[in-house]
Amino acid sequence: MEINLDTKYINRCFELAQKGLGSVSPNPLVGCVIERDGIVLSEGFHEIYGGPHAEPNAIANATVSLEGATLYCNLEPCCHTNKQTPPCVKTIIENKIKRVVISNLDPNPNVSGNGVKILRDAGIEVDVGILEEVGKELNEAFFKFIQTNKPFVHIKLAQTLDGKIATSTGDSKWISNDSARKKVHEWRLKYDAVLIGRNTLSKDDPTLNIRMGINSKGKVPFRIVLGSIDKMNFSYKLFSDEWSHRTIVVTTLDSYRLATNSQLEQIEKNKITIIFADKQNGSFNLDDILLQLSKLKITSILVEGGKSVITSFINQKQYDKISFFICPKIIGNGISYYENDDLTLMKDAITFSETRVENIDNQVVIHAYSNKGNVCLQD
Ligand code: AOF
Ligand code: ZN
Repeated sequence: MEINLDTKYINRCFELAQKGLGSVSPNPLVGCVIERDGIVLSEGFHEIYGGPHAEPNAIANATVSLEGATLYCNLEPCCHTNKQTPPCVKTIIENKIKRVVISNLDPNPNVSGNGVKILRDAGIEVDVGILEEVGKELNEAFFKFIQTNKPFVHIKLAQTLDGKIATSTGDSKWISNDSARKKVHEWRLKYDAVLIGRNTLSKDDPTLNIRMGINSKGKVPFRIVLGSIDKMNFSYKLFSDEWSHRTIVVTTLDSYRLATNSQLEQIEKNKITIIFADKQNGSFNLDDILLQLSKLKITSILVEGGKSVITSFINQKQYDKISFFICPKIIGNGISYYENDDLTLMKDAITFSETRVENIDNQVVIHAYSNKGNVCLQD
């Protein structure tokens, strides 16, 4: 009985936590429910980066004394003081909460088990690990970023049943249907940045903002383009629309030196950020790029590029998750998303773990995690 109630209220914490999507990064998504004798006394969630955490919000929303109540929270309450908000454990203890139930320990090295210890030392019963895997997936970007200081990388691709992302002429509009594309717009709310290469930029002239009926909450993700800046046309939307200050170009110093005065003026006028990176064997050094992006507080990236970008991320093992949208169409000759002439033996195949299959309006979606060791897990 107790376990079922714990699961129910932790699930509610996950629901509440997601109300912070698009507003709390680089902080985690956290929800909180306070209950006593089967009655929910109050709820809250972490609403905005720099604002109060989920637990003080839930405590502030209560209209009765919380003495003897149980506090549910999907993340371990924080205990550190070298930060923007006061430690949640103090508020919990002051409000005479009797029991605390959490899903995940906070991998933030300033917390990582100390929050639980302080609560237990104060005589509060603490249960950890309810729906732990669900909690880990909800905050997978935060967990990876706080542990490695590198953004979580999620590649999405739409392919035909015969494994192609475009016809032989490069036509790709559309392989997936509206429902699948809407899912990607939902993800753009969740991710700090969306990344493409120069080919996609010139072929699609995309906006990479959040549309298709999704409430963007005014957010436009950082829009990252990899490629030679001197070969980029600055009339593209990413460089000229009202969010051009959210556009980041990753290029080589050599290419920047070849840029024309008019290109440089556009960069300055439209407040476009430039990041310099080296190329090895024709591919950007992604490890270095991810580190540079982390300094801009980009904790998560949705890769929406084509063959050359996807191939680089796979070959350099710089991705955490790939979502393959498999669409019920066959087009014969066409463009694949991955090419590797050196991979000749099955034993060298790129493999994945923790695959999950979903059906989105007749599109089969396989979500698969990189097999390099699951970086998004906190243990
Ligand atoms: C909680 N509840 O709702 C959240 C927590 O800079 P601050 O004060 O916002 O602290 C950020 C850190 O607090 C963040 O890195 C993570 O470890 C924790 N987030 N903790 O008890 C919450 N959002
Ligand atoms: Zn806190």
